[in-house]
Amino acid sequence: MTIDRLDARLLRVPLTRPWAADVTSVGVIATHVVRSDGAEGWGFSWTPQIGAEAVHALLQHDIAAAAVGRSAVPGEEWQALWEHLHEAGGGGVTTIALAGLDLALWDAQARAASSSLSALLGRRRESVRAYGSGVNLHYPLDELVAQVQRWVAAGFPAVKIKVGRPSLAEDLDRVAAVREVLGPDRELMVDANQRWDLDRATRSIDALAAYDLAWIEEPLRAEDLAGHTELARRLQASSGVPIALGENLHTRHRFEEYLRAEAAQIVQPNVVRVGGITPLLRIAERAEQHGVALHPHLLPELSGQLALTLPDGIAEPWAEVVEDAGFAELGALTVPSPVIVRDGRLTEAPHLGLGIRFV
Ligand code: SMN
Ligand code: MG
Repeated sequence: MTIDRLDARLLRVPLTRPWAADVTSVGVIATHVVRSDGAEGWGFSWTPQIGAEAVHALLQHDIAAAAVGRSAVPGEEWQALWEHLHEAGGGGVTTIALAGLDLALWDAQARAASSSLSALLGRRRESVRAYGSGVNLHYPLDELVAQVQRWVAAGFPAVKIKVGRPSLAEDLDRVAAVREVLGPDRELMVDANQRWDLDRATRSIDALAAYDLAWIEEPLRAEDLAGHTELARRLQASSGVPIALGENLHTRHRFEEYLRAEAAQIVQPNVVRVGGITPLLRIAERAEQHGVALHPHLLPELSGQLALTLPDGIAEPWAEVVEDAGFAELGALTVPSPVIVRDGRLTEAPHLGLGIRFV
């Protein structure tokens, strides 16, 4: 059974709540495969701001040309195709593009078996906890507080906000105001989106830790393994706030480096950026072996389904639900969302395959 055809089309999905002045839409590259046995699968790739056209071109040209005629069994040709693309980069647009094929092949496999993706992979839990998240560094304090109040009213047991304002005093004011809304029992995560250097991160986290942080996400540039290793050492000797990262690591090799160095206590692979479901499952195996938590980054319509299948030995995953950013909420799907988020938990709605079809 081989791949007969691969098609990709590019769409821009407008955001109802912009992520920054210049991030008002996200790029989706919808993919479609046809197998030699006639089965079809639909997947996608995704990149909010940078590279959607490049990803589309890689899929239409290099990946389609190399994939047609190869095995359509999900995962079987992943490594060979990654090696084929490698001269354009071991990770980044190449892995983001490869996800478009990988997801479509998993969709076809599950559909051909009249199964959902999670049933095909082996569902380990019926629901996972979900947290409210927002790309809100640019929100004035009153809007940030109102957003957190909406998450509390919706029943989320945890929320994540952005930090990394120009001054630490501003970050402290914002985190204090959010903790006030949350009370002592809900969890609070903060995300610096790689904005700090080592000393700024150390000072900021030591001060912000007074508000009881469940994790600090991406304190430094994702490339800076040595910096994270040192920061983790410092935090473990002071506040104990765990470091979470991974949305900007693109290969299992990079995750391996962070795991071995104990530079992150929580890993957050993005299923698209690492190249699809195939590599995400391998990263999850390694996280389990290292005793590190794995909370898949974003894309809850797919990440949430995968979270239901993650190994038992791993801490209960969190699904990340960014306000007004779900593909179904944005009107980008022709089908209802394959997942349901209610009272701070994510479950699946009945569907075949990935259950994701773009307009
Ligand atoms: C994030 C990254 C990319 C798009 C939206 C949000 C953010 C998060 O870093 O972790 O939610
Ligand atoms: Mg983040």
